[in-house]
Amino acid sequence: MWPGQAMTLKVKKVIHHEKSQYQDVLIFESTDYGMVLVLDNVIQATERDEFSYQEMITHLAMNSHPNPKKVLVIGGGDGGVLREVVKHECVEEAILCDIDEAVIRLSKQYLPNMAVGFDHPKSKTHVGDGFKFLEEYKNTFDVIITDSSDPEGPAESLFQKPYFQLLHDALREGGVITTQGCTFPFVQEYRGESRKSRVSEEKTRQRRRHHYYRVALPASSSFFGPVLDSPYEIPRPGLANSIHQTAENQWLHMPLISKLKKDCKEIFPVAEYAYTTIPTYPSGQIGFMVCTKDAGRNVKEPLRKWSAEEEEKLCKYYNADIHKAAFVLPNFAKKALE
Ligand code: SPD
Repeated sequence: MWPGQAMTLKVKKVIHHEKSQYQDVLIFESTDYGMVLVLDNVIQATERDEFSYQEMITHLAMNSHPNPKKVLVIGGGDGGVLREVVKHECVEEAILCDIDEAVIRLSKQYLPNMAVGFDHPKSKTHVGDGFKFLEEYKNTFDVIITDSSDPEGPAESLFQKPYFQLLHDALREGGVITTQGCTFPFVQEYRGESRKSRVSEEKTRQRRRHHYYRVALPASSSFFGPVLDSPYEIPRPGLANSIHQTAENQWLHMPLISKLKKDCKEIFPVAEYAYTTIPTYPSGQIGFMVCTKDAGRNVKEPLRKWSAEEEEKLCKYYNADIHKAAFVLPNFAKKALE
């Protein structure tokens, strides 16, 4: 998903490795980043930097709502987002729905500082398909946070446009969502088979070969912002609506983020892109879509704030200033989103 680059962490000890019903689950102890959770070969969380992602995906949404009482987390089986949600005293109920019991079980065993979220009296856990779960709820939640893995494997359906419509419909008036800033525009053709069954690496590779051309962009190309001469993959003509690509990062996926924002705006009256820094995600960054049903809401300013003392006690990354700063983009990204 990130052509020509990779992230390497030095392994001290492999703690656990299994093929769950849905994906490859690896937990290892690293020399410098503490325990690391890896799903289908992609780093999901390390003890050293997970707080950046978990705090930002959570509090950008929670503090953009005047009084979030009922909150849903789709995915997030390590428990870190749940841990952040229940820091808000106004929350009455926080439900987490993750498809893979193995992630929850192993996080409880090996990642207790994240899994602590499961122990809170307001937390409830449901193991199941987030897409199906949402179909059961209309006008129910104040905030929904989609903390998924990337869109190859069990999280695939969570990046498709119908999913965003379900999110919209499951929200109460004035509700807010955040999602990892991945894209759905290339997956509008629903692929039910892979949502339920495990997508093998070979199948994924075959699909990618079938659906993509591998191209090198000319040095003059501004299509990918400052990323020049990168080998990249573009959808083959006629197949562009049936394959997905991640769009988590301004350095790697700007055109896709731009399309994502546009498509979100077709569903939500307010849809903004924010990002955080995190060393163990590709290019040290990950983006979020923050959307609300309230056309008059400015999600770029926190509606609710903790005091400076509370902020310091509760969070290691998030504060009211960084909430605002997260929406401030460099010129190349700003231009692409305009
Ligand atoms: N490219 C990796 C994106 C991972 C996003 N989900 C992380 C789960 C942490 N709760």
